[in-house]
Amino acid sequence: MDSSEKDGDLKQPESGVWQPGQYNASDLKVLEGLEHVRTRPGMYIGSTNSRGLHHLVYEIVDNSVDEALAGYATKIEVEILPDNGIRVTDDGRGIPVDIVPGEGKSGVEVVMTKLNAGGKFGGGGYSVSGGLHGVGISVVNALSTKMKVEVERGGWLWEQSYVNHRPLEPLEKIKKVGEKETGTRVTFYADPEIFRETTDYSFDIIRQRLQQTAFLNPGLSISLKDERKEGEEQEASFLYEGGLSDYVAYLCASSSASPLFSDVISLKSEDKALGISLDIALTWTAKYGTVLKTFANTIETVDGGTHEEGFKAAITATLNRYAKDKGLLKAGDENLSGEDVREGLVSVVSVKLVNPQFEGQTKGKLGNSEAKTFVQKIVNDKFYAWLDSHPAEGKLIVGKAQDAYRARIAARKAREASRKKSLLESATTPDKLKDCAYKNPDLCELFIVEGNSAGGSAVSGRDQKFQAILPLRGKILNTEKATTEKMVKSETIETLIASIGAGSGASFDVSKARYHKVIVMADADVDGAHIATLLLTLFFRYMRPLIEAGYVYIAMPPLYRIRWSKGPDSFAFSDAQRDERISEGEKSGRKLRSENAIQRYKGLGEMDAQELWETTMDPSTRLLKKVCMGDAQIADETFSMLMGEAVEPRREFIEAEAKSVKFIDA
Ligand code: 0RA
Repeated sequence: MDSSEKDGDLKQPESGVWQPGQYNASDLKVLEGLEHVRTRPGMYIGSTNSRGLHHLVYEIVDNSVDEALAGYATKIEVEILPDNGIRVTDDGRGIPVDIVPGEGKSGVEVVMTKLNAGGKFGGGGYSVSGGLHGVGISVVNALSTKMKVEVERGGWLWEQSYVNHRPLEPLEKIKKVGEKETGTRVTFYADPEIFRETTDYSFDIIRQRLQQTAFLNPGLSISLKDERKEGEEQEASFLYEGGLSDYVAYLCASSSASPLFSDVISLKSEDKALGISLDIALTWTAKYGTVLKTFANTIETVDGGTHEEGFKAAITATLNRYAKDKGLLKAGDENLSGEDVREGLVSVVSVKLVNPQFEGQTKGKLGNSEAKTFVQKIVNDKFYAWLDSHPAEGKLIVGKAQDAYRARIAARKAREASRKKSLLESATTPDKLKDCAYKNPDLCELFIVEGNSAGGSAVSGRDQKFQAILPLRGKILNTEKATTEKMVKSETIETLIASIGAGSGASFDVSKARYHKVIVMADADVDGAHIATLLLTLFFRYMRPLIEAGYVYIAMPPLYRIRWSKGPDSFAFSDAQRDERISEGEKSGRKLRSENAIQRYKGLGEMDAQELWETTMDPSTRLLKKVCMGDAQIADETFSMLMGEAVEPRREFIEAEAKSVKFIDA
């Protein structure tokens, strides 16, 4: 069509007001349909903001694209008119002008007023069209104040104007044109009552979309003209013979990513029986990111879907297979992961299928399972064949993925090395664990300390390089009848499990233990015995390999401090030892201090940081008892007895053990 005429102004209706009497029952139904579009525009165009506004343009353009897909249109012109109208012109067959049987009106009027009129014309050319786009022109009409359709077809120019969605007159024969001149021109004005936010089109948004359309329809010429500002007209035009390969080259160039090789790989296939066709273009660049655009029936699937899944799986599998076949990947090597393979990948995947299933909130995800298997099969076959015939490129692609692989392994190692640090910062150990500086578990010790004051002394008294402190509240013990299961779920025990870092129960992995000495530091009184019993029970039931490996210890704080008049103090861990130390010292000529010579420790909380270090934590002076399985077994039985239903044995135990604690006999 000749696009030089620019009569954006449409005739106003003669009567001015709509006269209900002028319409028959079928007209009323049509108006009801259009009215529904106006009350629920979101259902038809997604939204009524700027996005929805631009959607109107795409609706019209996509009809012309369908005409191009059918093999008739070769050129589409889009104009943003000075009065904010949109005009779309194509050189297709033209919308049918004849009266549609059973409708009593022209094809043009049917297309303009009936929702889902596309199907009425049945033609094979419209078999591949996307979800929203079939709805088309009538939706735009419903959401416009005025509209005009011009059709060249059968040697005549036809025309019909609409105001407020209703035709002013039947389709009108305007003038004779050449027999071979065919096409459709649609002009519309978006209704500001619907698009309350804005009716201002963005040249850039439309340009971008038209460019994408041009990439997806090789050989189709699309132009855009913005005539809104006199003297500042903008224009753009697109014609890509190379289709998706041109798209990939453009995506590389626009992200200034240099391809690893000059070819863009193109994989195409069609299965008529399945009703599916596939077009893929891809390359690899020196960059690290991935660009992957996917389309179904020329509609961008921003959330991917089955075609994308099939593509990713097949690219990864094929490259691994190729690398192995060519000896680029040695037998012992780990497979290249999907992420390794996609580093630097720039690709566009476009499928067309008869019955597209668009899923998700925004319908941006393809759901057809046959798309996955089809894409997978084609990529497996054709990508491999391409690699096979392009060994130099194949080597570059595998090399790039191997670089990514090595970077990934290095990153993982670095992460593992800093694991202790990140644990400190993590939410599972809310600043309770005071970790040590060293990372090597062979050198590291974890002191589980009962009571807050003892915990404080332990933190200040420790050697921070290799000693970590986890203070535990005595409170957890007071939970009578608590099951171990409950305790494992308690925050305190969770902290303990997280601190050791090797999990618990069936998934416990002793090789992940962050300390090879886990030291229970409890008072030598009934509460201390109680907490030690509980902890050993937990280790026995939930981290048994930790005990089997010999990583669990009990700290033995001395009961007595013996102060001499000269020289270093002595410590005794029992009454008998106290007496022995004193007589030994006196035999060798030492003298007890006159004041406070023998101090009895009542609890760890009594010791200051310095004392705690000297007596219980300093590896050169302390006494540790390694817990063996027998100890833990006893603890477990003791625990069951303590926490069980039977009250009597528990009371007896507490009374009997108030002064001595059996299982920590040195
Ligand atoms: C219905 C049937 C046919 C073509 C069209 C609609 C058609 C619609 C639009 C909208 C914009 N441009 C268009 N071009 C064509 C098929 C007509 C035939 O069989 O000849």
